[in-house]
Amino acid sequence: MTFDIVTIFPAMFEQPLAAGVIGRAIERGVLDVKIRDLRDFTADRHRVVDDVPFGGGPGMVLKADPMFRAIDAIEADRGQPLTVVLTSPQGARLTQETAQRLSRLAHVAILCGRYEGVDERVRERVSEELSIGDYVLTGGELPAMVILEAVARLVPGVVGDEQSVAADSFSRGLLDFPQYTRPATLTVPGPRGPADRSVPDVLLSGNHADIRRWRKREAVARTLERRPDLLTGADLDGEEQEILREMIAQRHK
Ligand code: 9D3
Repeated sequence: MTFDIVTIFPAMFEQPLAAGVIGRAIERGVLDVKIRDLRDFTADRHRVVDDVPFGGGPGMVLKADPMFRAIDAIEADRGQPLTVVLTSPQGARLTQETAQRLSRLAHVAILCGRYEGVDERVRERVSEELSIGDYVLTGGELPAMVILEAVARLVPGVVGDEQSVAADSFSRGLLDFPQYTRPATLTVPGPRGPADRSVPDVLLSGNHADIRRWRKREAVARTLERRPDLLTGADLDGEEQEILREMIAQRHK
C-alpha cells in the first residue's frame, strides 16, 4: 500500500516513520510512504503556501493551487484510483471501521491542514475529511500520522503477528484484559509504605482454561466499567455474553 502525505512540516514525519512497526514495514517494502513538502508544489519565487482569508478575519488559509498540484503529482506518480484524505476539525471522526476500509485501498494521500484551514475549493478534490477527535490541535500533521498508523497496521504483513491485529480490542468491542510480566512479586511504594504486589494466582497456575476464563471476565468487567458504549455492537462469543449478563445482573442487586 502507498501513502503520500502533503505537509508544510515534512520534518515532523521523519522519526515517527523510521521507528517501530511502521519503519520496519517501509524497510521491507510492504508500505511505501512519501512525505511531500507543499512548498515544492508552489509556482512563485517565494514558494508561498498560504494567504489571508477573503472577507477578513484572523490567521491564514492554505492556498488551493499548491494542493491541487500536489494531488496531480501524486496521481501521476502512483496511478489511480487515489483516495485523498483531508485532515480537518470538520471531518468525520476516525474510527477503527474507517481505518479498516482505508486499509483495503491501494493508494491513499493525506493532505495536512494548518492555520485557520484550507481554501474551500480543495474539498472538491478530496474523497473524505477526517478528524481524530474533539480537541484542538495546531494542524493536521499529528492527525495524519495517527491515520497512517491506524490504517497501515491493518495492511497484511505490516504487523508480524496477524493474531494480535485480529484480536484487537476496538475490532471486537472489548477492552484488553490486565497483563503482567516478571517478577511475579514486586515491592511498590505506597502511601502506607512499601507493599508487595503479586500477579493473580490464576496466571501462574498453568491452567489454560482457567486463564482464558479469567481474562474474559476481566475484559468484560473493564469494558462494562470504563467503556459501556463499546458493548453495544460488540462481537462477543457465547461465554463472554454469559459473563456480561451475569455482571449486569450482579450490578442490579
Ligand atoms: C477558527 C477556529 N479554529 C481555531 C480554534 C479552528 C481550528 C482550525 C484548525 C482548530 C484547529 C485547527 C488545526 N487542527 C487540525 O487541522 C486538525 C485537527 C484537530 O485540531 N483536532 C482533531 N483532529 C484534527 S484533524 C486536523
